Amino acid sequence: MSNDERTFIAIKPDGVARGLVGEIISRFQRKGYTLVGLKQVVPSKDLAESHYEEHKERPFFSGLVSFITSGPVVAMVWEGKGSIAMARAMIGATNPLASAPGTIRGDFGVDVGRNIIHGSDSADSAKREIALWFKSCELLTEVVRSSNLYVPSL
Ligand code: IDP
Repeated sequence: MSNDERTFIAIKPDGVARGLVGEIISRFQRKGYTLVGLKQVVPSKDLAESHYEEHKERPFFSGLVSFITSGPVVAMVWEGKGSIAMARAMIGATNPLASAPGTIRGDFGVDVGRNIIHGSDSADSAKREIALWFKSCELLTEVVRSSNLYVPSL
């Protein structure tokens, strides 16, 4: 399993509006993952539609796109061993009411349409979503680790 596996995580407008950004970043940091990309953006309709293109035939698609473009989203790339599957486990099930307490959705949400956070569901999705949301110059290219501590390279 590679130490440099990367996943795309986005705190949706509800999570930002509810002041959960610090709590969520803290959970990933405490787990031992490294933040290699971070920005706050109000996504364009094009970006939102591309991000959720696999759902374009679903009845909730237009509501989902309107919601995700309604305010600031905190877009992040997290790096570390097993980060894609572990982030999904830390996030919980799509429906917060089905998410175990201890997960982000299980601790902070009740509505499927306001489920706080997105995380890539596979290596292919992570690659696609990172490229969609970030330019390569916005990501740290080399992460130097020392016992899980991030030390900027000189
Ligand atoms: P995920 O975010 O847990 O990967 P997906 O099935 O990929 O879940 O759905 C993408 C997003 O679409 C969900 O996070 C949620 O915001 C929204 N969504 C999914 N199912 C429904 C629904 O039945 N009603 C409203 N929104 C939904």
